[in-house]
Amino acid sequence: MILNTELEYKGDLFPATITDYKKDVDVLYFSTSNNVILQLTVLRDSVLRFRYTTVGKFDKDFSYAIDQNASRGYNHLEIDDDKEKYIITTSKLICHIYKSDLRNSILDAKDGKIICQDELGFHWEESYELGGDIVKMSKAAQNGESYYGLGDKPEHINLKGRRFENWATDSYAYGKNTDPIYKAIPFYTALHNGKSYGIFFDNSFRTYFDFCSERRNVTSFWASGGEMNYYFFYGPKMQDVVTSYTDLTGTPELPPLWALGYHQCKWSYYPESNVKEITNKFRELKIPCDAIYLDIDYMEGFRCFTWSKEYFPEPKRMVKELADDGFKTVVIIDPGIKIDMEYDVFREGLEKDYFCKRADGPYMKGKVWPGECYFPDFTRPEVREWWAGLFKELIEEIGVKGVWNDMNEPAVMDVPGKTFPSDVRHDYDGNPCSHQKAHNIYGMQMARATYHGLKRFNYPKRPFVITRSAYSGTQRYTSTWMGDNVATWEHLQIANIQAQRLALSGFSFAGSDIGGFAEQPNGELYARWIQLGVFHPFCRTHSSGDHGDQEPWAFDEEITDIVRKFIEIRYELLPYLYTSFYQYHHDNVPMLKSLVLFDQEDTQTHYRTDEFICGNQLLVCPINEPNSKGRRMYIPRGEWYNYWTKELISGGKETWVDADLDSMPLFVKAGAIIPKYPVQQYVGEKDIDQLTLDVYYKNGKEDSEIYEDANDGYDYTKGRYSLKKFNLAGNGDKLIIRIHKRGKFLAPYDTFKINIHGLPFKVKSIKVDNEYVDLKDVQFKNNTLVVTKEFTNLQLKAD
Ligand code: MIG
Repeated sequence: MILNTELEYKGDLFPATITDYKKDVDVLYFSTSNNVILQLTVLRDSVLRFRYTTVGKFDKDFSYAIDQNASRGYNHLEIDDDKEKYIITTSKLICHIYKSDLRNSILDAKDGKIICQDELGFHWEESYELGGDIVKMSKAAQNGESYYGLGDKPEHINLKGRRFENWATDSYAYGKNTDPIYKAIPFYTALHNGKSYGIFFDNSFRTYFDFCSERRNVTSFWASGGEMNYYFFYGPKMQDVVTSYTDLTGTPELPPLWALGYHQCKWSYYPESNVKEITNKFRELKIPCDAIYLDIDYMEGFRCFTWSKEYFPEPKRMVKELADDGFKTVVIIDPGIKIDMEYDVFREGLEKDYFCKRADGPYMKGKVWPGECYFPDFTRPEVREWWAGLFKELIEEIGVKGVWNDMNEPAVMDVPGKTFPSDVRHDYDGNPCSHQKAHNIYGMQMARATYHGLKRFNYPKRPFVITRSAYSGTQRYTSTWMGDNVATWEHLQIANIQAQRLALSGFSFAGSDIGGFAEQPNGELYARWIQLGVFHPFCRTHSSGDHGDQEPWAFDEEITDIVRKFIEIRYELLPYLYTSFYQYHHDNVPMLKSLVLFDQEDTQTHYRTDEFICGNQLLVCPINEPNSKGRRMYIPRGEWYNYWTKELISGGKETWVDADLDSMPLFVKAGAIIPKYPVQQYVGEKDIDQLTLDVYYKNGKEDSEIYEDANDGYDYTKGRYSLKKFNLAGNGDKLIIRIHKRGKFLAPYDTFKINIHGLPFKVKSIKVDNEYVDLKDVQFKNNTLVVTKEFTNLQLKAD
């Protein structure tokens, strides 16, 4: 293992003088006298790719992370040189490549100030043990620089002063400083002097990041093999850095709306009568729920794609009955295929030679739940195709709506390192390699194959997949959860940080096991966790089951009522959450925003961990401690309404917020227009015959969006969606709302019910689309009114 980049080096090698320069449209090549080549691609004015070889020749360019539809193209590109350097200028950046040693500096094209600069820059060490190079990069840290990102790290939101490793690892009951855990997302953003940039080190080997931990003034990253291959994104807004990275690695299609509902899970609900007992109880207690999960015990001896005859004798009937009651069934599928000649999936995989092999030929054998297993090589296109096909019966025939991919780090029980040994071979889509290189993308390729299976057999409905392991880009195929957390207050805080961090790392569709997987929460902890969880894009209670029950009613009635209240709030907010998902899908905007991402210019936000913005306009802060009557929190700059009291408060300061157990700190940005559905027990239970708009008056302007479509299916890709942009403007005695609409979708309802909060004047006249209307005609009362959904201009005045 590599412990240090510089201090314990075994013999670092460096690029020598540049001897040759070549340009091929937007790709520049700089070659040195010792066979190093830097391939610099100008992807966009603010996005550069740096790729190095030390042997005078590049391998085939291949990455699982990059989205084929990523934007490419710049407005301006100019290349000059002077005595000491090449100078590459775009409309956003100036990049200097030094002739003497290939180091680079990147400057802001507007003010000429340094954004990011090589310290030692690219260097490498020959790996005698594994072959190839240990590739290294070091950058000079700037004054007051902060760092964010890296996927699922359960650490402080600001990564400064810490070192991390990326190696997907099954981490039962991990803790605050456990590293690495399940995912490998080698992307971070940095912030200094009010400006943000990002780096994505697209290398699937074991990678390391050091943020001023080894040396105070240096940030470095390195890998135990592969290429030094990284992307540089410039903001200066961190939001733009994050959207650029997300654009490059892709976003998911829209999920079915039910997937944004509440999900209930446990290891395990079985037999069928137990599943029904649970789902019936939800309906009886009127706690909304859209999905019920079956963990490994639904299978026959843990054989994937089978059903236990004893526990689930008639899966098709059961799944249908659940569906009739509004429950979507989600089942677990692991990568390990039981070695059993009587088991057709195994036999077929064996016959077709689809299982991973050790370097010298034997199959990769490992023990998981079913006992000894072989494992499909999901890095082969034909294996992924086969795997996708295996879902036919489960999805098309039985009616399962979602699949849960677990253990795909891959996790193995009886092998040292708890994963495949490093000699295991993978196809890597025609780039054969060892497990060193394929380990971090194995889970991703499994989820990808699963996604394609669901998409095919669930058509014309949308698929739903959830994965535990992931690499950059996995978000294109699936949602994710944070793995085996623990029922402690500390883990509630970790869940909050992980969800924010994943969103900033391009992976918004994520949530924790609400209440904790290991151990047992008390009612108070569970209630506080639900309060946080309903504001996460993925919202599911899950527990290991051997520590007691963890359903909303498992504690006492007070807790049940609180849990219902917050799940109901989530169901009311579904159109808001869905709009936020659309903005993620379409505009690459993260669904959750850490305060630093929301307002980077306010230095108060740089080390804030608990407060975050859900969507664009809800400020959420969980209660992280027992026996709380409230807490202190930071309110970001601007004006905010307390969600409960509608009291208006000015931000830019820390303040105490009351929050008894049935409440939590929750604020709405002044000027926001929040769409709401009625409470439903599951998505589609009710016909939506009116959409509620909660309007929060602002003295000034604020924009909001509402995205709608059929909530499932693919019509939205053919223009049948509706995107409404609302511009709100208030000025003391007048409030104007304008709407611009795009798309061909016709909402099922005819009217909006508009509730105006914080209106500072008494309404005397109302104009809809520039015509005065009778207050009675719009049922005006207590600052609520009903108007046609077609309106494009609404004016309320004090005279
Ligand atoms: O070795 O399928 O993280 O969510 O319930 C444990 C049983 C395997 C780990 C997952 C957890 C799941 C459990 N699994």
